[in-house]
Amino acid sequence: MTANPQRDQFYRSIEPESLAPLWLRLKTLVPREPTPTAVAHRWRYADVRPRVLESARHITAEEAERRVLILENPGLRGSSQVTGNLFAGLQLIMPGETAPSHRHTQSALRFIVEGDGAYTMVDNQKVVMRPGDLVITPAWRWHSHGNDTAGPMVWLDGLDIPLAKYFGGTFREEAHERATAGDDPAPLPPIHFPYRDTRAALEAMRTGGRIDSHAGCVVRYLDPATGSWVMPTIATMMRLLPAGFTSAPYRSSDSMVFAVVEGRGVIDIAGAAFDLAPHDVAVVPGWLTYTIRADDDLVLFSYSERAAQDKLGFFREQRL
Ligand code: 1HN
Repeated sequence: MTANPQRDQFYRSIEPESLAPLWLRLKTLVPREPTPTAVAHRWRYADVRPRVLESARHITAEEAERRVLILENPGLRGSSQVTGNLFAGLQLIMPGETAPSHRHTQSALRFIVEGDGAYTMVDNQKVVMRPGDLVITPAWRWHSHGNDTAGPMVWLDGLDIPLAKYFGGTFREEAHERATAGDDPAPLPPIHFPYRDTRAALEAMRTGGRIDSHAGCVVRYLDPATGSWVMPTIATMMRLLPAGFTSAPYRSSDSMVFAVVEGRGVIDIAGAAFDLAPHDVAVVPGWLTYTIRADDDLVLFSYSERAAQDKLGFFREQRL
């Protein structure tokens, strides 16, 4: 270890007393900058889709409760995490299936990938889902899913599961455990953001020349009642990068999960290039510099823990 046997003896002697010297750990505990263990990664939808569909041959949505293939970051194996703070998965619901009602303290988003017209129930509100739509399940609201259509439906689930765990706020309840049937839920914030509206807002930005050099045209999903992000922990955005545009290098403290809606391009994350095609999911760990090149008009949905970082005073960004 060190060239100081008395010190080493001191360290060994205090360890059984559940004591440890901070000075050996300070620089790792409080690094100069974020040191994510998650890595940059891209899941090609062309590869993942057959696996998602295959899962329906092995289990029903009913039995699984939620038939989801977790997008697990290769740097965080076994953690069920896509980044240091968030969960991602692809959920499949086949024609005629239902996923039973439950609720949990974690906030959830669904970003619709394929299929048309399956629904999710949030408390008493039914939301019919179409590709590119964003649907929110706020914390502790009952929710179930169903598919009355003729085709499979797939969406990206984003949840703040790791954050709920760090904060000691992890609770779940299932419909059959429900105490009283008739409790009157509080009004819901906006929970459905149809793609048609989001796409039109992006197009208006492009037409108006409001194109940010580091991001392209960007809209944020906000709750009009508060003017803040629609979920307390997770920030959601949609961006359009016009064909031929390359974003200037940028980094931020939040870890980004991108889902391609339309178009093709390339994301370069700290020197590693990943091509992007519709429905691919790419992850940028916090504080890694990235650029995005659009080969066609490229539309990207994203979510990150920025909403929590903003509130806690942790958020930083750098336009390079
Ligand atoms: C969940 O409840 C859903 O309600 C999706 O669709 C994904 C991942 C982990 C834990 C709960 C859903 C989930 C989940």
